[in-house]
Amino acid sequence: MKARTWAALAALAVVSAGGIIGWRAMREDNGEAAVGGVVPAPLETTVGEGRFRLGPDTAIAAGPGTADVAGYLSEVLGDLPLREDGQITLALSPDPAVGDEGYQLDITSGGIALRAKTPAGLFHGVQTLRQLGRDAFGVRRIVDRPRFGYRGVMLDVARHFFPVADVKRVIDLAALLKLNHLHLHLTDDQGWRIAVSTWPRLTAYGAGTEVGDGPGGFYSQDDYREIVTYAQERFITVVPEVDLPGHTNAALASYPELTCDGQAPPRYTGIEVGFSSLCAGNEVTYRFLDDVFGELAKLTPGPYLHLGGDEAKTTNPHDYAAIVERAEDIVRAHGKTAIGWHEIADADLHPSTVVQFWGVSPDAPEVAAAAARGNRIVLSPANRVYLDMKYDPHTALGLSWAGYVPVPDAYDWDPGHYLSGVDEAAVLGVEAPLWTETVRTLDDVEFLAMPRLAVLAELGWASADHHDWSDLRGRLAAQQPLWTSLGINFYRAPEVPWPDQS
Ligand code: TNX
Repeated sequence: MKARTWAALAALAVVSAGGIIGWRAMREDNGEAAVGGVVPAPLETTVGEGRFRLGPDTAIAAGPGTADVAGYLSEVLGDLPLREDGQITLALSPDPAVGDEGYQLDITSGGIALRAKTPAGLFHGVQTLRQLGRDAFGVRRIVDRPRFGYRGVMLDVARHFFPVADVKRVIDLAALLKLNHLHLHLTDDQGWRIAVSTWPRLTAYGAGTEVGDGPGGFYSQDDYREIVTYAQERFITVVPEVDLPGHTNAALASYPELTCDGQAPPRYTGIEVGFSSLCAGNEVTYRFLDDVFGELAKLTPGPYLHLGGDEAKTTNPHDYAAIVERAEDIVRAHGKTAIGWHEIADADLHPSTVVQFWGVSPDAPEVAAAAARGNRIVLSPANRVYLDMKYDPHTALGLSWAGYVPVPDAYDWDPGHYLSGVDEAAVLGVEAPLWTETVRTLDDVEFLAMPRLAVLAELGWASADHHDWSDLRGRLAAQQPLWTSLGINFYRAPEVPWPDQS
């Protein structure tokens, strides 16, 4: 295998006689098409001449430790056989240049060699390969790694419930774009979506509603495990959220002892926010949170539990800080790292806690102060990455409180230099939330998410040097055949030159 690898590299050196050229140089030399239509943009691409074509005897050779990714690659390339002398080789090698999630991909006319330090890196390389072609792949070398370690998408399964199959589909979209976190907003005023064995009425009663008159629904713990496993197989970490102290009407309706006056409110199916609150002065509140986060911690292999913290408009500031601080302690006591929406920066946080910014202005002094105290920041500026904002006034779905977000605007910011007083080193990454007040079906989800989720992935993965809308629009357009073959209901953003509309 080693000999063949070196032969492949020699062939590549001949075709790119100018030596290893950088991505920019390559664009100048070869024009846009040479980029290969990969989103997010790889760090370095060197193109050569010729192609590798899949044929009747093409097979995959899986090196030690690569069997799972090889199986996945076989599936996405149309059931290629696995064979020791296969022309497509997968190998784990401790190459520090590509880090924990990067990979190196060498395509020559004789074969494809994909190597990475980790299976996650190989998996990301497979996503690049999927985007480069179906049965023919242009000769090139790609060396790639992400800019940020946290690249996420959030699905609100509380305002409208989405069954496990839909969540798996969102995981597949995320995987295609090299995202590595799926945040599930599991609880809100309109419904409680995760079974908690010690508080059964949360789902027996509190899950039976959603926005409008739909039936709601919830995940059993087995359903949740199935989602986690499916995500893990795609190197995606599930981040479960239990929103508190506001956004808790479904819990309060299910258990009157969680309210301050002992009166259970009716269940709620509207779309107002900020009217419900857990009761800071009740000890039972903390037993409840300990039980809920304890069960979630056991079900969740990833490091994070999200405790919400947004829009607690009826909780006074003292009570708010008290509940957030105790919830943070509870999460930590269960061995997890807390994340919360940026209002939690008003509380006295442990430096390990992650603060998720969802504002619309780069001036957020309380978030900058948290970053200065050591808290890492996940950026979800609503007027850039909220997938539930309408594209323009004609978009039938979505909201517009943060403005319209056409695709170029979603791209028009730099996560490393966005919040005043927050250095890139404090930025853990980016996440695009999809709130579902107006979103009922998987088609709705895909329409709002695509192509803006791809733009978010570009911001989270690609180097800041690659920031160039005129280039990204071409690479988004190049996704069309693949997205169409996958049946994705993407929005034909007018700013993107989709091939089927030119
Ligand atoms: C704000 S963003 C909310 C959600 C809504 C969303 C609608 C945030 C942390 N809270 O409760 O669903 O706006 O866009």
